Amino acid sequence: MVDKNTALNTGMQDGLKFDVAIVGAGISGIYTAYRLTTEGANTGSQVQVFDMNTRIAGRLESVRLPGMPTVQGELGGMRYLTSQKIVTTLIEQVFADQMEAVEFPMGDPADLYMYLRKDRCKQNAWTEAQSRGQKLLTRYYLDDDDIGFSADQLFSKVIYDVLTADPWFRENFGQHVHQVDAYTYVIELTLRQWDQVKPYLTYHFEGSPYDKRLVNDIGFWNLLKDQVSQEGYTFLSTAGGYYSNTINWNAAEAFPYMIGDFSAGAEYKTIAEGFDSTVYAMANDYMRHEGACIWSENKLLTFNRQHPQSATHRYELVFLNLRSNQQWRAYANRLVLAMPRHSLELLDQDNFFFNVNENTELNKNIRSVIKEPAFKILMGFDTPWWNELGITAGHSITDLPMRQCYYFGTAKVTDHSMLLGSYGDMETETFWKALSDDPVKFRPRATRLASQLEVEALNDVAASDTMVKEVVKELRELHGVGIPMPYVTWFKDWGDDPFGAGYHAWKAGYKVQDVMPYMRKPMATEDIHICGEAYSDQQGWVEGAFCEAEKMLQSYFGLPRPSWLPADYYLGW
Ligand code: LYS
Repeated sequence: MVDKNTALNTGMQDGLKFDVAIVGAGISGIYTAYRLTTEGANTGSQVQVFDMNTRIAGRLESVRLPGMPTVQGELGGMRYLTSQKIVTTLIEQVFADQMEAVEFPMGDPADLYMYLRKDRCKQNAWTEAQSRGQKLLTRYYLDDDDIGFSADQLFSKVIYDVLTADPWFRENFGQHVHQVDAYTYVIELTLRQWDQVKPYLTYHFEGSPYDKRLVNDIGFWNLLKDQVSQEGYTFLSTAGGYYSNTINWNAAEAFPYMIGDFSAGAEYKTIAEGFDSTVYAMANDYMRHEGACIWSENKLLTFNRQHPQSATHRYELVFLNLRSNQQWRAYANRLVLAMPRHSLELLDQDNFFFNVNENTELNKNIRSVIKEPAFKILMGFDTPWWNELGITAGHSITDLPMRQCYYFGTAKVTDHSMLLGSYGDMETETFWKALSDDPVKFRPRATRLASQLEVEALNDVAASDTMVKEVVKELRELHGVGIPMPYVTWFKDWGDDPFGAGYHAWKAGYKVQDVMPYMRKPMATEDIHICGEAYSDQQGWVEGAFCEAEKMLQSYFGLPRPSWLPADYYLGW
């Protein structure tokens, strides 16, 4: 089992000098520190990590609720795809002795609910109707030729139609797409092939406002509305579970995102001891090196080029030590900003690097991604009430502001159980924000397995009382049955500072194949690098963060490709 008590240094050392400063101790920052020391030739003292938080792992945060010590809860990232080879290999090979990869069960669509426009059905209702030769009617006024399609099927149909309408695509990649039957479209392009398609794919629909435009320059909402009407768009947006997936982001990027990488037979997995184990394992490995240090609760304010130590060190970093509220300075030659868009925007925007008048292009490219707010509410229940509905795992989906709930698990020795009561993004975040800001917290209660002391220890992170009542009300409506109150809750809004978003999405019109490498080294003359999930091509996945850090390490830190990574695995632009 991985040791999550990684030593953090909350102190400061004014005048500290070293080579590489990594700011941000999430996936990409800790991976960079791990690779530079364990596989590169750097000593720990030459590579220093900084983070303003009290803990590491960024947007991965695995927690346990009192009363169910064996059930893992995830407030942030919760799963990976086995087609994602860096994360998979690290977990299942490199650190296999420290963590156990387990299935992330998605349950049976025949048991799980879809509750849209006050209409409740099972998630297999569409395919069930199709097998009887019928079309499932919903409360959406769909175009005639879209009626009867499930959201997944309709997404594939739209993508198939747009791909095959482009003569260039048909000629070069036509053999990779097939219509199997009236509802089934198969699109089998690898991520490498998608990268050959995305910049050139053209929209060919005469009479459309978007005719002959690059799909890369069209918003996904714009495109979906054009294909399936605004009503069809609303169906796709709500039934898909994530509003973020159908916002008006880059349609070319959205295509492979919605299809998934079919070539590798992808399946969801997670880690028994919590998804954040990946970060702790790498951090502990880095910490074995002489002089290694993770400076937590230290907030980077700015960095300068002109300073007293410039003869030996290029950059002066100014930190605010949050415990003492004192500023201190450190000196480094290379700087890795392993942070998402909002965190970058919280740094001093007037220094030589961010200054918009000097560096217009960087400023523009930082804004090339949309910040997608997202939140999660974990709830502990005395019993898994969903078992009585025949549900064991997976998620139900609704257009109510709670959007999705995941049935996370039941403790082995007890019958307490955990529900990811609400997992919402985009506009739903503002619905909950007004409630989460309410100072009256939900009052947890002791159970036969969790003491009052234990449940009250979570008071700081508990959801507000009205919020819990609202979630339970929506859970009742979604499931159509009475549901007991939870005994404990844990709320996390990733839209809060410093993250500013749960995940990110490329804007339409940006040349993603240029911006991605640009961010890894925005200025030819400066050894400053930006990496992480935000500017990756697998946004909302840890693999995106890994791939950007890995390409940065190979291009600018002279590291060879890791020996443990399959030689043919494609890292993207
Ligand atoms: N990877 C995330 C999940 O599995 C979804 C991110 C959606 C981003 N638009 O829940």
